[in-house]
Amino acid sequence: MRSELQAIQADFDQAIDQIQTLVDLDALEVRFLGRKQGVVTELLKQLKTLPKDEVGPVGALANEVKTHIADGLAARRRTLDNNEIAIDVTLPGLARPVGHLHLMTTAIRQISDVFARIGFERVRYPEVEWDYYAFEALNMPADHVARDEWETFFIDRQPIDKKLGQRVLTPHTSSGQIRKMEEGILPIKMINISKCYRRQIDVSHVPMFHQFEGLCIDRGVNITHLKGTIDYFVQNFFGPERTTRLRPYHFQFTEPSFEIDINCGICLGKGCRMCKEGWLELGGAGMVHPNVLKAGGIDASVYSGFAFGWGVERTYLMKSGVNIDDLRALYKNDLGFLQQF
Ligand code: FA5
Repeated sequence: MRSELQAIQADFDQAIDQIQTLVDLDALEVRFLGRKQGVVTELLKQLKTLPKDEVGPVGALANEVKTHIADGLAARRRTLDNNEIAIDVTLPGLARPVGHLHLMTTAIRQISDVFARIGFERVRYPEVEWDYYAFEALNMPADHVARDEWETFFIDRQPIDKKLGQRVLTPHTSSGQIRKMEEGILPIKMINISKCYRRQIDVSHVPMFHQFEGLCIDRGVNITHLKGTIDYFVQNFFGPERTTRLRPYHFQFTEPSFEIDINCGICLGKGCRMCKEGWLELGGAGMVHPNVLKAGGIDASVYSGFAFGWGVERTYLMKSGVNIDDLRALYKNDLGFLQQF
């Protein structure tokens, strides 16, 4: 036991020289003198197993070692205390890395804010959606060719419900139109902003993107209300000098249907090198088809409405002037890219 005590002391002398912080010093104290499993404490417990005449001298040696260790710890603590107090508290602190909102979160907030000012209520509906809400109730029967344009992700191979069909990842926010109508509260003024999914990936398409969909249904709603709402949005979102034009188009769930163009921010519609013709495409819109109103339980002879649905990514990139030539960059989680904004 004598030699063990000497080894412990040698061990301690070596360890104490390496200690540079108070935290490490505390750990060393626990290791040697800790009341539960400190090496000295453990050894002292064995004293009683020694022959009687050995207990006295070995006990004395053990106490010496213990005192030596305690003194060593105390001396080191004094040096470290002094060093730590010597820290200059007037030096500037270390800056913590601070994150910021993703570009698309900012875009969604700005879009909701503009529409909130003219009474559009922000809503969200399921992203795992029934075929019925995504297509069928939007006037696109099962084999309709128009469905092909949506390049859908299917959850079920076959329909699993007679009315609702199979589940899909919603390919557009228009699925929220019928869900909103089914709530049975009129008039409707909603802005549905949500993730959408399509089997597409290239420089201008990502498989997960966002759309914002406006729907307004009341008595006497006509195309001038659509135009007024859209102009209010573009003037507040892009700038007071911006305006829109409606270009005839086709969607199965609106009649008539339009593509909405916005005048170019550089030439304001005259035509320039950037835009060629003076106008840039924003997205689709139209007057809600009577069949859609009917599917939503609304009397089309009394009520009418307009709807529009645009991509958040493309709309925001047009505003910010951020020159991103590949939409996929938004979702690569590349901090070097995201931190620029
Ligand atoms: C629609 O999805 C219609 N539901 C829009 C609509 C709503 C029309 C209400 C009439 C009334 P479209 O498939 O064109 O339409 O998509 C609308 C916008 O979503 C596009 O202009 C584009 O900005 C965006 N978008 C579509 N697919 C992708 C994609 N894969 N990646 C990024 N943005 C996309």
